[in-house]
Amino acid sequence: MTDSNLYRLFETRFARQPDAIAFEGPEIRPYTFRDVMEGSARIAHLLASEGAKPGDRVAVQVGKSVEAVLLYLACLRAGLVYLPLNTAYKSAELDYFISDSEPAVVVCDPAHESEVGEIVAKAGVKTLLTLDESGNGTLIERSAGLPATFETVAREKDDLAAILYTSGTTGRSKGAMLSHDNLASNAITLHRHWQFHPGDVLLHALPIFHVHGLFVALHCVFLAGGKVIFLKKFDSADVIRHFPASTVFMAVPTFYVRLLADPAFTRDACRNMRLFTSGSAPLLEETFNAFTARTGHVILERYGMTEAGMITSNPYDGLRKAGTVGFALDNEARIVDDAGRVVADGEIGILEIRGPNVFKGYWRMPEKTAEEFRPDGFFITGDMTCRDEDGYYRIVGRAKDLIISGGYNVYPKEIESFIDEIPGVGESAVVGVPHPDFGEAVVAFVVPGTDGETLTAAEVIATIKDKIANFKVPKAVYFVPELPRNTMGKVQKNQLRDQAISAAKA
Ligand code: MCA
Ligand code: AMP
Repeated sequence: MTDSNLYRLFETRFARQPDAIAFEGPEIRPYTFRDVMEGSARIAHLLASEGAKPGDRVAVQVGKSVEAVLLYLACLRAGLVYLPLNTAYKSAELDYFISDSEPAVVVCDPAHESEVGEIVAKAGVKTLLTLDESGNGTLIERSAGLPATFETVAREKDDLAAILYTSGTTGRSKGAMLSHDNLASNAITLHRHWQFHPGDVLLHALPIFHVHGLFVALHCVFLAGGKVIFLKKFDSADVIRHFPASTVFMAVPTFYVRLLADPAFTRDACRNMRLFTSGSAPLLEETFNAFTARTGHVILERYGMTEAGMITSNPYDGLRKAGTVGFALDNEARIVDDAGRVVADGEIGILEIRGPNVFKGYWRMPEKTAEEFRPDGFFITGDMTCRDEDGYYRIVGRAKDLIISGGYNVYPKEIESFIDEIPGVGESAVVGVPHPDFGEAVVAFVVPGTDGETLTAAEVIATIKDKIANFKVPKAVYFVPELPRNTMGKVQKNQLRDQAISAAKA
C-alpha cells in the first residue's frame, strides 16, 4: 500500500529545516518545525495511549493556539479523524455533534469542562481532555513526557482525515467527510496555483475550525515550509502592524471592509505583501476597487465549500476580475439548468463539480449524500453561477436557503426552529439582509401565537442567544400579523427581505 497520509507531505518539508521558525506571533513564543514535529508526536502518543484507533474521531472545541494545530497534525499522524467545532457553539449544538459523530476523544476548553463533561458522559465518550487558548490543559500536561517521535500511521487515499459539520437546509447538520487525498490534492493545487515558496510569511487571522483558516491557509504554508504569523483573532490594528513582516494574507470580505475603514491601512503597510486572497463569501466590487486604489494590490478572489475545499480561483498571473471567482482549479466544473442540461456561457445555472477534492459524503447520511450527487459523480454545489465570455465563473446567488454572515454560514431553517419553540411564537421566517460589515445579517420575522401578545424582540433574541452560537442570533426581530405566502403556501422570503431593508432604513 502506498502511504497517502497527508502528514507525510508536510513532514518531508518540515524535516528539511527543523530549526526554522514555523509559527510566531505577538501572543505566542516562536515554534520551530522541530517543535511542530515533536509536539505533534507527543500528542499522537497520548491519543493512541487513550485507546483511540485509526478511523476514530477526535472532536475538538478549543480556542486558537499553536497547540490546537499540533493536535490536528497529531490526529493525522495517528490516523484519527479530526473534527473541529466552532468555539461559538452552545451546549445543544455540541450535544448533537458529539452524539452524532461518536468520537473516541473530545478536547475542550478547561472553562467548559464540566458542561462538556456531561455531554461526553451521556454520549459514552471515553476520554475528555482540555486545552486553553494559551496552549495549557491536560492535553499538553499529559503528553509532555511522551516520546518526541511517532511512526505516522499509513493511510489510504480515501481514508478519512477530517469531518467538518455544515448546517443543512433542512434537518440537522451534516458531517462532510474529507479524506487524506481530498485535503492533499487541494493543498498541492493551491500551493502551486498561488505560487507559495519557502520565503513566504503568512499572516494568519482566521479561526482554525473551518476549511479556510485550517486547511487552505495552513496547508499552503506547510507545503512551502514558510512561516506563519499567528494572530489569535482578526483585529484591524494588529493585522496592519504585522503586514510589513508578511507576504500573504487570506481573508473573508469582512476583514477587507474593516481594514479599509482604518486610515492606518496604507500602501506602505503592504510594501512586502505579494498576495491577498478573499473567499468564504462574496467580495463586493466596491471593496475590490477600494482595495486596489488604497494599496495598489489586486485581491485574488477564490470560491470554495467545506465539501470540496477550493473549487475556483482567479489567476495568480493574469487578470483578477472583480465580481468573479476565476477559473476552475483541478476539478471539473459545469453549470446546469433545472433539467440537468449544461447551460451556455452567460446563462445562469447551478454549479456542479467533480474531482479529487470533492468529499466522500456526509457522515452516516447515505440518502443525503445521494441527493447531492448526480449519477455521474458530479456534486451539486447549490450555488447559482454563470460563466462569462472569458471563462471566469461568477457566483450570482444561492439555490440553497443560506445566509453567509462575516464568512460564517447560517441556515434559516435552523434558526426558525429555535424561534418557533419560544412560548408565544406562532411561526417565524428568517432571512439575510445586506450588512455593511458582515456582508449579510440574519433577521427574523415573527408571527405571535395566541399567547404571544406581550412577546418582545429583546425576549426572542435573549432566549435563542442561550441556545445557539452568537453569530446565528438575529440582529433584528420584526413582528408581523402573518407571513407573505405564494399560492403554493411557500413563504415569500424576497418580500420579507425588502420589508427588512425598508424597516432598517426607516
Ligand atoms: C461575530 N459576530 C457575528 C459574526 N462574528 N455576527 C454575525 N456574523 C459573524 N460572522 C457577533 C458576535 O456574536 C458578537 O455578538 C459580536 O458580533 C462581536 O463578536 P466578536 O467575536 O468580537 O466578533 P469579531 O471578532 O469582530 O468577529 C467577526 C469576524 C469573525 C472577525 C468577521 O466572524 C470571523 O473571523 N469570521 C471568519 C469566518 C470564517 O473563517 N469563515 C470561513 C468558513 P454579540 O455582541 O451579540 O455577542 S470556510 C468556508 O466558508 C469555505 C470553505 C470557504 O470558501 O472558505
Ligand atoms: P461553507 O459550507 O461554510 O464551506 O460555505 C460554502 C459556501 O460559501 C459556498 O457554497 C458559497 O455559497 C459561499 N462562498 C464561498 N466562497 C465564495 C465566494 N468567493 N463568493 C461567493 N460565495 C462564496
